[in-house]
Order: sequence, then structure tokens, then C-alpha cells
Amino acid sequence: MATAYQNLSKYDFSSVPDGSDLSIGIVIAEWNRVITEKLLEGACNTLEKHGVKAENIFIKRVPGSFELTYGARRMAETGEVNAVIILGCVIKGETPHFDYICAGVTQGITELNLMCDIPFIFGLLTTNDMQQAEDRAGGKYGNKGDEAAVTALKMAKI
Ligand code: RBF
Repeated sequence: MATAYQNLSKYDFSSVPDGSDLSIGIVIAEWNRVITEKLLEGACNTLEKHGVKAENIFIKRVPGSFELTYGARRMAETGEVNAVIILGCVIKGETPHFDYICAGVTQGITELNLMCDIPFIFGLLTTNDMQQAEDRAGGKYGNKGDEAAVTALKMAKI
């Protein structure tokens, strides 16, 4: 489970399906933008590396992570995408907000996966501080956006 034992950007290229016939939606939170934009960059680069055409990547921005579930549902309702990647970054503060937001998003994405016909991929960083987020957004543990893109391709073809 712990990212510390795994680089999020290291994987077997040949194990990932070709994405040239796929359209992928990405919903991204604007909170902690310095992190989430790096996740987005990783996800887009990885999708394109596996054949997804740039014009078949649809990006929707929402204010914060709590809005990701709604954004993802609206993205799915367009009927234009084969999978939706959800990218956000929640950093622990002094109040219990962190727990409520993380639980809300996790539950929301789980419900979307149960309700809808396409997969929703959990690309939400939930960290104790900014350093842990940077380590997972193109830092020493790779980029969670890359991992989310690989998962989306695998799940879209399952
Ligand atoms: N959104 C995030 O994506 N990451 C955060 O770390 C984050 N921290 C928040 C802390 C507080 C105290 C509040 C009130 C909101 C925070 N949000 C965060 C925004 C939240 O996801 C949502 O956009 C707002 O609560 C509006 O519904």
C-alpha cells in the first residue's frame, strides 16, 4: 500500500493496453494547483505515450477535491469518454476537514464506479504535508498522475 515502496511512474510498458481508440476524461481540482497541475501533466503524457490522441483527452476543472465527484459524474454523462481520471490533492490541516473531504471523495468515487458503466480512477493525493505531495507529483516517488493514467487504460479495456 505504501507509496514509499513503489515508484508511481515505474511500470512495464508492454502490460498497458493501446489507447488509440479511447477517449479519456480527466477531472482536476484547483485547490493545491501547484500539485494537481503536475498530476495532470503526468496523466496526459502517459495517456499520449500509450496512443491516446490529445484531442480525445477531455479536461474539466473543479474548485476543490470535494467537487470532484460531481465533476466526474458530469463528465461521464457526456457519453464521450471510456474512463474518468480524478485528480486532487488534500493536505492535512489543523482541523478535521481533511478527513471529511477524503471520506466524501472516496465514497463518491466508489458510488460512481458502482452506478455507472465506465470506470472512475482514484488519483487523489491525501498527504500530511506539502513535501509528501511533491514527492508523489513528479518527485522522488514518481507521479501519481502517471499511475492513474495507466490504471485508466487498463480499466477501460477490462
Ligand atoms: N480542497 C482540496 O482539494 N484540498 C485541500 O487540501 C482542501 N482543504 C480545505 C480545507 C478547508 C478548511 C476547507 C473549508 C476546504 C478545503 N478544500 C480543499 C476545498 C474543498 O474541497 C471544497 O472545494 C470546499 O469545501 C467547497 O465545497
